[in-house]
Amino acid sequence: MPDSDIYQPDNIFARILRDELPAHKVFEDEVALAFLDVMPQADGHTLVIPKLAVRGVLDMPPNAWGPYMARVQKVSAAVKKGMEAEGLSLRQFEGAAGGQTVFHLHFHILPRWAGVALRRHGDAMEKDETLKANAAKIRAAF
Ligand code: DGP
Repeated sequence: MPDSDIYQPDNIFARILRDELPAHKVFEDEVALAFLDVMPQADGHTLVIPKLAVRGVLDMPPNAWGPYMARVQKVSAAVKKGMEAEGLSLRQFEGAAGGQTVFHLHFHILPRWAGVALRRHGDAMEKDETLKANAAKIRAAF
């Protein structure tokens, strides 16, 4: 396996998991952590990461999917309710060529409203006060 395929413990999400960097967290248990994306493609754009140190879908142990996806589902329900969304898009980008920029497995949960287009992936930083307000709405919806 080339070095570039090895999990890097200093990636941004690993540092958020260790509380070395701040994040607007909406959910945490022994399996997963969910927090708002700082460059949201939609209001309330949330990321769910496993606590396991894995780069992407292909590195996740098969028996870890059930517990992790149960958290993705639970957080999705709270995002939809808290943001009063009409629907959701769930996305995952695998490898640099697949659009991945942070190499710790994560699913994007994107609230959707009919006729509202998504903003570009990883394009513009959101205001901290907006992230804070949306995180509060989602936390209140569990
Ligand atoms: P991906 O391309 O799937 O690896 O998406 C990474 C996402 O992470 C992207 O939408 C922007 C977001 N992001 C990048 N840096 C940070 C950060 O420091 N904090 C948070 N909360 N999100 C970040």
